Amino acid sequence: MLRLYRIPFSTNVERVALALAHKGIEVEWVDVDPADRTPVREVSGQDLVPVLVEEDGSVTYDSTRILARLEELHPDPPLYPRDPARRAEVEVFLDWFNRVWKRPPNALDAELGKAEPNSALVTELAAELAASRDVFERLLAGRDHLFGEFSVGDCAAFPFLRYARYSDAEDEERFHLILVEHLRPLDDHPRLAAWLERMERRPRG
Ligand SMILES: N[C@@H](CCC(=O)N[C@@H](CS)C(=O)NCC(=O)O)C(=O)O
Repeated sequence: MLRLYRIPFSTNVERVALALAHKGIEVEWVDVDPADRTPVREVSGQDLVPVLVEEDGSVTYDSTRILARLEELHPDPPLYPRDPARRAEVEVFLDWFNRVWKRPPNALDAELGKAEPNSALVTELAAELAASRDVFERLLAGRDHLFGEFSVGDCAAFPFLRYARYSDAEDEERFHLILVEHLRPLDDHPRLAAWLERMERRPRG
């Protein structure tokens, strides 16, 4: 059986959990204490979750790489479009999401962790994060998921965008509180709100 290492409230773990449920893959979850990453470091040589360990001992870390590996191991039902051009479009989105969309909230997290945050920079990053809602609203015009059919694009984006509508009382992680503060409200983004509700109802592995 596949083994997956996780910590509570992890966005990147939820990406994989959504994909597992879609594919009907059962895994053995290994719950790690967020304050002690020793088991994660021992198995993968780095501290971050999720980490996937296969039956033969091969190890994959980084949620985007794990999603691609799950597709290789269990192609049906697909998580990536079968058409190569449409698959490339979704892969461009994954790269944009990971490297462009995530930058403002990560930079805000770093700035707000400083003793004296630069307030002009905070305002600029917050505005960029809030404006990103418009992209998703347009991606959802006339369709139920970001690229038409449910795909890896939805798995990758939802765990972050969900804070526009959902949050957990015990989750005090600053990164998540930043998303709550700057992605709400959704009054002007009804398609994004409906997609979040649709995605929240999906099962997790
Ligand atoms: N690029 C990695 C990032 C993984 C990552 O940042 N994981 C977070 C949980 S969502 C983590 O382990 N953070 C360390 C911590 O919270 O101490 C991925 O996509 O999996």
